[in-house]
Amino acid sequence: MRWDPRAALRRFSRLVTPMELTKTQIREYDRHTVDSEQTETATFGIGCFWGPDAQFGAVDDVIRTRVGYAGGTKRDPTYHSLGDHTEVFQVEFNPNRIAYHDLLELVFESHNPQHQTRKTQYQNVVFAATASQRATIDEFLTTQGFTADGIETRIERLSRFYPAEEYHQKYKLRSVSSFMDAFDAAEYTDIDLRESPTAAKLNAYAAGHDVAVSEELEQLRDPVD
Ligand code: MHO
Repeated sequence: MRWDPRAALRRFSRLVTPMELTKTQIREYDRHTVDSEQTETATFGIGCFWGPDAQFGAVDDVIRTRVGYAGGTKRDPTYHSLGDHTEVFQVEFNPNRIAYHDLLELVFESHNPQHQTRKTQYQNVVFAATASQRATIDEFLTTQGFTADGIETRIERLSRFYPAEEYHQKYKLRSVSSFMDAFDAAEYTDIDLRESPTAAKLNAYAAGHDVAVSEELEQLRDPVD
């Protein structure tokens, strides 16, 4: 992504006055969010997955995010043995509040569909998990004056998503030790952190994105912890 001076300034001011976070806030925020039976999942690749994990986590009504590998044939890929897979991110969103189409728009604003990276690891790819997602993709491309075959971005059916190693999940959040201390105090495992709606928002926050979460978290603060 391009250098954004306002985001850099926000990052700096957060270093000086970090948001305080307690285990109660984490647990309560996560307990009150939409559960996974009510969400829809979208999968995209637009380069190194750390950045979009944070960028899309900031979007209102995106509930959970995770990063992983998809698009190839190698079984059980790992970061250091990726085979023909690509770094991808998943967003679980509330379909009553935001449409798959809105996420597609953001994905196409965030990469150049006329250009493809040679390295499979970082290629731009849009995965359709369902026939309905595929129909939305085709319709979206048409309105943009594109066709699936006429752009460099790969448009594929999602066959399997392999979650990446835990140290890649919520990568930006992991560098903020005060946040990580709070997740430890809440007794979150690595998988809990990966699947945590609070973590998705704070990962975005840690990367300098605007997130409408601080006020909500403030209301969940328990004065005794
Ligand atoms: N150039 C980045 C890529 C990481 S991303 C998870 C780095 O190694 O720092 O592919």
